[in-house]
Amino acid sequence: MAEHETVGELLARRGITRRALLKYTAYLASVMALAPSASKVMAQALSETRRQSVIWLSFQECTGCTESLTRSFSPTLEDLIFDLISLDYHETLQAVSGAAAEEARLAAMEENKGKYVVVVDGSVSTKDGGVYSTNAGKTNLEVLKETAADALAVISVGTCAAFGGIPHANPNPTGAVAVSDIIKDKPIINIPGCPPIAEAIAGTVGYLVTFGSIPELDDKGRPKSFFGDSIHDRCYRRPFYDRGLFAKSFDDEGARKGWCLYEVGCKGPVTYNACATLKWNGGVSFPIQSGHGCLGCSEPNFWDKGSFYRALPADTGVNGGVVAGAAVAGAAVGAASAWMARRRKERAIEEAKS
Ligand code: FSX
Repeated sequence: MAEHETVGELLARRGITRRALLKYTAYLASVMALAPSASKVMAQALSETRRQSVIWLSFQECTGCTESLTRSFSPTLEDLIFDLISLDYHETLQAVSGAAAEEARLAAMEENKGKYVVVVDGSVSTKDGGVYSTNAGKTNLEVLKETAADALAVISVGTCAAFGGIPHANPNPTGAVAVSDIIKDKPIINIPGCPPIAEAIAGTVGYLVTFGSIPELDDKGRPKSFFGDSIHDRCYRRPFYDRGLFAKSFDDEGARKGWCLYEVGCKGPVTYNACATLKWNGGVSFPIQSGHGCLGCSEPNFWDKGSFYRALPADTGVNGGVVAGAAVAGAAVGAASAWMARRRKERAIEEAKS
């Protein structure tokens, strides 16, 4: 249920020190590529902010996205994210079930009308009215439309919600689509990846709660701070690419020497994500470091683009030239900009009154 205390009050009640909050905001500032000085401003803003009501909907997915977030490396950081928000509905994490769970969702919507954030993981079935994925007697399609109607913004977590993902792959038996194919009148932030990096989810939610605004997005609705560079741009094997040194198979001398995996199918040059910098499991490694090429899981239609083990076409613009486009983000980016402008205006009015 929604709570109305500030984040600062909640942290104090739990015995979490200002030092811990500053550590968190320093981390947030660093992963979002903000100036180090933003850390103190963020800590102050967070202390005074009321917890953001979040309704988390899970549709056609494998639960990898929730697993990624809840198994993030640092329990302290993970706990803090859950302290910043009032998670009013989440089918996997909530204790209640059945009618009580539905009542919790509806009550949160009513109490926080126009102010709550909807997080969606999973794609939306649309074929035959969406009957292939239902919950509590309603299709995912109905629940999404109903819940998003009075939301402040929507965050699509995972490639399924952002672009349709694996459920959308050919022959797409359920008519799976992305959230942005259904919701056209709300700001939408896409955090793709199958699954997405925990820090990208936590960082984006943290930014939204801290600043009350949407981070800068790319043309696919993804936060630029996490999706602004290709894997290739930041890959530690890049010097081998530049010198023309490629593994030709996974067991040749080049592979053993850690040369570039471009010729064995790596999709890093056309994939935008932070895997090469944030890495996984608390920065331990990422697929390319473990010897396997990038599958391109944070891009639209990654499953249907051909073999993961065939080299990209020779005419691929390696510095970001060719990225197959899915027309998902135009409306979302436009709505996000309008929302941010409205928030700025509201704040100016509030400041003028105080
Ligand atoms: Fe999809 Fe997420 Fe891949 Fe799985 O919720 S992005 S199949 S990791 O679980 O939606």
